[in-house]
Amino acid sequence: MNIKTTLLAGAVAFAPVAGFAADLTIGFSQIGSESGWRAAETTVTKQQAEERGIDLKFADAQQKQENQIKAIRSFIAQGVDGILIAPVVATGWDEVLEEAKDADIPVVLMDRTVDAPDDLYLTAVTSDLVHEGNVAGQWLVDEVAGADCRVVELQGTTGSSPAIDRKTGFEQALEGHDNLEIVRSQTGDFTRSQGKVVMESFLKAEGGENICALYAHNDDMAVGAIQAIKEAGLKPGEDIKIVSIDAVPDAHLAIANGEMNATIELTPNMAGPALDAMEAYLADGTMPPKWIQTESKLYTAEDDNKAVYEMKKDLGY
Ligand code: GZL
Repeated sequence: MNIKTTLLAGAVAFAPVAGFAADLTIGFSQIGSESGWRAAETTVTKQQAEERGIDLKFADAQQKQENQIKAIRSFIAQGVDGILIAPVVATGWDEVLEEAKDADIPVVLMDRTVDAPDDLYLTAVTSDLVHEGNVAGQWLVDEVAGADCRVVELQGTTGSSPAIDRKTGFEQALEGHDNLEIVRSQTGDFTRSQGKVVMESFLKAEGGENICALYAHNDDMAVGAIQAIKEAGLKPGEDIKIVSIDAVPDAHLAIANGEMNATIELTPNMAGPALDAMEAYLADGTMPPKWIQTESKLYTAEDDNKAVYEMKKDLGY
């Protein structure tokens, strides 16, 4: 039992204890390790907790929502002070979030959002996922400069907020540019292996010479697709333009090598803002905004990708 629970054991209702400084116990329900970016987020979250003297209870759901819900219920039973959740999909969270609220345990969402009333969580720390799709689409519009371009799309995990919003944003950017057409769109589940398999099916169905560009919802699927494009005897980044999201080290390497064209950076440090908000709330009831937005930055061949790769390669991706 952590010291906070002991302190509050006699309290009638949850009341933040002003100036409360004792160590906290925080549960973290992580989706899994489907991508390099996810691995980096886990690394950074553990580092952030350690630096703050937080006892982090980590649960890897291996991409399954039922495992996340089980972990969250276990955190509630343990009487943790707060819960971090990276929700694998957007729906199906109301009941377990209500249970956390009934237990007076604040919840902070990380890197993805949920379709649930926002009084069920303290805040969500995410990028603007629609904007990421906008930037990717606008880059391609500018890149092809009016030429006809048949586009294939590797979507993220079906039903996840990044897959939904990144698709929306990309399509918004292509509106009014009839020279660009999305001819194939399918989930690669944010993984390299599935990205390769689905890209192989696109190449077989369309013929590589008929595909002008790939939009991947994350770099891991793009890197898998690069392998498939090479095995089809085509030059990724030249015969097929590639724009993606995350800006993991391997994406910077691929751009430096001319095998990829653009990626939009997603910070793996969602835990910093998340734990700041959680600690402030637990200390004195400070209410954060319902959305804490992280920045997005476009990288192209014009950037020094080798230098960025060197800076990122040891960050836990
Ligand atoms: C987006 C995040 C996505 C990453 C992928 O915020 O949820 O999940 O873009 C990861 O790499 O799988």
